[in-house]
Amino acid sequence: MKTPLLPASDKSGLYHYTTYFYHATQQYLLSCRRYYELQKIIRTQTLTTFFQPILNLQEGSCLGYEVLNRPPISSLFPDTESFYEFIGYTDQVFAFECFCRDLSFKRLSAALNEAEKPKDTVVFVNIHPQVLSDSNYRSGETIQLLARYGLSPQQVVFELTEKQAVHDYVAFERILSHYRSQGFRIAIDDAGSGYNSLKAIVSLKPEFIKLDKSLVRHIHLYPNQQHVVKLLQEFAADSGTYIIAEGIEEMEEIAFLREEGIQYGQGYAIKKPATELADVSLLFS
Ligand SMILES: [Ca+2]
Repeated sequence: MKTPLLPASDKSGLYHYTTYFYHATQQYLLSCRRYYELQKIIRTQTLTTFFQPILNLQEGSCLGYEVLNRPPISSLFPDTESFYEFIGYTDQVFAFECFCRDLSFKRLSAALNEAEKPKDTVVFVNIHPQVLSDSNYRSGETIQLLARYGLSPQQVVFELTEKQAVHDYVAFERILSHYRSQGFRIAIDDAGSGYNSLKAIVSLKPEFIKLDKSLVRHIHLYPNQQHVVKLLQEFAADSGTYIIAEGIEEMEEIAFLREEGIQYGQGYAIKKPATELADVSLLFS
């Protein structure tokens, strides 16, 4: 009788190891292809820049626009979320954020000219706290960049999301004071979607609080969401901050938010993001 090369149990171990090795290799190759694609997108500037208007819900006028940069959809990045999630795992966060900032101002300047809008139109730019903390960024580099495009710090609001954690709020508040002294303003994005956003609101004293869409969706139907929004609205009124409700998709939501005295809103029910600076106004009866 022949002796088997490996006991049965070892054969199974070898099979599992081979399967694991195969999948790990596939994952690694996918990451390499995505990384290469990311660098290609930066090099060729193939992000598309969209502008979504923010409406004054009380007066029906346009406050300004949020700038949104979206990648080309491909099998490597089937949606915008997977693209930004991947960047978070790479060493390219800082390089990409700087690239996005430059691209946003360049495209905004072109869009303002195209739409014949006032040069001082307010613009909301998503930015990573790490970028604001960087010494090059602080030493006037952003102001020089803005000046190149005929823009000014007074029209720029930096949106900080709680997903990009700030660890030392005291130190970061000092950094923000520096930007404020130059004329920039701050918004806390996705407010109410987690503990950190509340901490950021209290510690960083933003000029704008952007209510997360999970609080806004169907707000006219859900008392729990209404309570949270009322609390934030009271806090905003006491601290001289304005609230922007994000992700508004229904006219009933607009009606409720107006009734509550929420100043600003953004979402598909008002206007979808577009590559041009669309006019927006709502007539309230
Ligand atoms: Ca945002």
